[in-house]
This record gives sequence, structure tokens and C-alpha cells, in this order.
Amino acid sequence: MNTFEKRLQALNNHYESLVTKPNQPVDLGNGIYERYENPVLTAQHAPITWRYDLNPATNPYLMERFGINATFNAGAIKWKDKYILAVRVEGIDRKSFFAIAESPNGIDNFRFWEFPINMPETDVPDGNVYDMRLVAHEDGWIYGLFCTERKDPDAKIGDESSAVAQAGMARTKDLINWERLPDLKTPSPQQRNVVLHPEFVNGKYAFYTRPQDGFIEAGTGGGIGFGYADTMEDAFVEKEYIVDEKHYHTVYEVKNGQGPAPIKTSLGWLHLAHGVRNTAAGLRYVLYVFMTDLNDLTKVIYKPAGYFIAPEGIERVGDVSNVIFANGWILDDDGQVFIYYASSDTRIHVATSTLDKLLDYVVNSPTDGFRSATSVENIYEIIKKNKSYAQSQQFAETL
Ligand code: M1P
Repeated sequence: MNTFEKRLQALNNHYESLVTKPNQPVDLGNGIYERYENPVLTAQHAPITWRYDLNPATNPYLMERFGINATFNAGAIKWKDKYILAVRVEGIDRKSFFAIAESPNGIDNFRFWEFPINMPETDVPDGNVYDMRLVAHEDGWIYGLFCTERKDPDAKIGDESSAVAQAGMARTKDLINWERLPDLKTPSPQQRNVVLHPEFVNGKYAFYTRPQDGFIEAGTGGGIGFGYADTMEDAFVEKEYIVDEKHYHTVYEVKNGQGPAPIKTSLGWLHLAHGVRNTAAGLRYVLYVFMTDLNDLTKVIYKPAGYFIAPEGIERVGDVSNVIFANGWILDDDGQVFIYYASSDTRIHVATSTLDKLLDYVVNSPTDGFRSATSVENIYEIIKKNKSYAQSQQFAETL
């Protein structure tokens, strides 16, 4: 075996052991969901055939020709019995694109399909595309809504950072061939985290939006918005109703955004969202959960205080540290829920729970009273209930 062949064998062995590594739940957890030992996808999961020219004549040193920097923020769907992620893959050139990865069980053995998604463009080419939400709509299409970012045409000379973010939209029947639709039009100068509601609402398509003034700053915008459009072929949301606002001294004081499309339950629509607060160390992104009314989709009926998932351990470190972001979850027929969350814009993890547990969490967790005193009251409530339960048990023993 020559040097090229030896290196190729080593690369293949390393790759196979990485993608087939079993994943196990870790420690006690909080009873609401379980975290897992390993991320489900990392940059190293990108296929060798994407990264290397495997011809010894044209790549005698078997060098990486196209480096992958990160895999994160994935849309998710159960499709043909497979757990499918539409992954934000970021090259070392900083451009993101989408690629489908599938797993037989949702917690390990994720493998990318042979080719990344070849997403068609509109007349205005995308500078960067990311964070796809996959939705199987009741109209029969699978939609992918994502952020399309382009250089701000009004940026001052020399400003090579300012950008405009809008909601790109595409649809597919096979997750391979995509029909690009015009970008969503809304009253807001910028949009990110736009998500399609899976059902028609009064015969219209419905969208979760995130109006914002600037590329980073929500400004006078912010909050999770909601609006309707007559068609997907030229979708225009005329008015955005704010469903869930930013709020002072919470985990979503700077901005927030809808995660994946909400899950319909007997009690209401279950939402997963991200909230952002400011700290001396920069922005901190966490996930939170809330529920909206089955009949009035703009009405929040349950909302536990604080975060649902925050970065822990190695999750806290990455390209954009202290970030947890999720735009994909899957509800299985048996009630298992797979939450795909990315840490620090670098890698993807799974947390598992059940619909029953998530409903218990969203209904029975204390709400935010927005003051330290109300948080103490919430603890007092729990302690008092525990004392009265303990007394009732002692009483029962004396009978
Ligand atoms: O870097 C953290 C996240 O920042 C953005 O989220 P938001 O739109 O709420 O500011 C997105 O670019 C997201 O991809 C990224 O993970």
C-alpha cells in the first residue's frame, strides 16, 4: 500500500467509526428530556467525497480540497421511516448551504446523502442561506423556509458587513428536487426565523415571523410574529401580529424567534423557540417552550419561566459561543419527541422526551412573575406543597 492509499484507508476508517458510533443518554437529567453523550452531527460527518479529490493523479497528497467548518441549525422531519435533518453546513469559506442527513433511529448513525441540496435561486442571488425549517404542509408539499442573506445595497462605501435578511422559500416532494418560490414579503425591513404553520388557517397559509429593524438588532421589531398569506407562489403577509414578545430581564429580552413549526396537541400548539439575552460576555442564546391556543393561534396559554435548554459543558464553546439554537424536532407516532439543537453554531445534538412529559412541563412549570420576589414565591409554593404532601403521608401511616 502506498502513502496515498494508507492515508485514504485511515480517513475512511476514522469516518466510519465516527458515523457509526452509538449514542447513549447521559446522567440523571432534569426529568423533562434526556441529553446524549455525543453530538449527532459535526463538521467531520461531512462525507469524504465532498472534501477530498480522491484521484491520486490530481491530489497526490490527498489534501482536503473543500473544508467544512460546521454543521448546525437543522430542520427535521420523519420521512419514509427515517429521521431526516436538513442541515446548515458551513464551509471554511463561511458560506452555508443545506444538506440532508438521515438516521434509522434519530439518535446516532446519521449519514449525509450523496450530494448537498442544489437550491435554486431567485432573480436576486442569495449571498448566504441558512436555518431551514422543514414543514409537511396539509397542501401536500414539503416546504423549506430559510434565511436568505444579501449584502445591504444601502451599505456605506467600505461597509462590507451590513446585510439584509429575508425569508427564502422552496418546496419539494422528494427532498432532492426543490422548487424555489419568491421570498416572503412582509412589512418588516428584515426577517429571520420565519416558519410555516403546518395547517391552513381559515383557508390561508400562516407564518411565524420575526420582524426586526436591523440585521443583528431587533430594534423596535422583535417578538415572534404571526401573519397570513393567500398563496405560497407570491406570499405576502400584510400584517404581523405579535404572539410572544421580548421582555425585560428574561432569557428573551434582546430577541427571540420561533424554532421549528409547532406541534399540535390536545391542549394547544406546542412551540419551541429561542431567546437571546445580553451579558458582559456577549449574547446568550437558549431555548424555551410555550403553548398557543388551538383556536386562537396568537394567544399564548402556557409559558414556563426561563429556559428549556441552555448550553452546558462543551456546548458552550464554538464559533459563536454560548448559543443553543433549534429549528427542528420530530414527534414520533409513539409519542417520542426528538429535539435537534445546535450548540455554539458548531455541531448538532439530540435531546429526547415524550409528548406527555412536554405537556406536563409546559402546563405545570411556574410562569415568570418578572421579579425576584415572584420567583421566591414560586419556590415557596413548591415547598408548601411538599410539606403538605409529607404531612398527608405521615397521617396515612398512622391510620
Ligand atoms: O449566532 C447565533 C444565531 O444567530 C442568529 O439568530 P437570530 O436570528 O435570532 O439572531 C442566526 O443567524 C442563527 O443562525 C445563529 O445560530
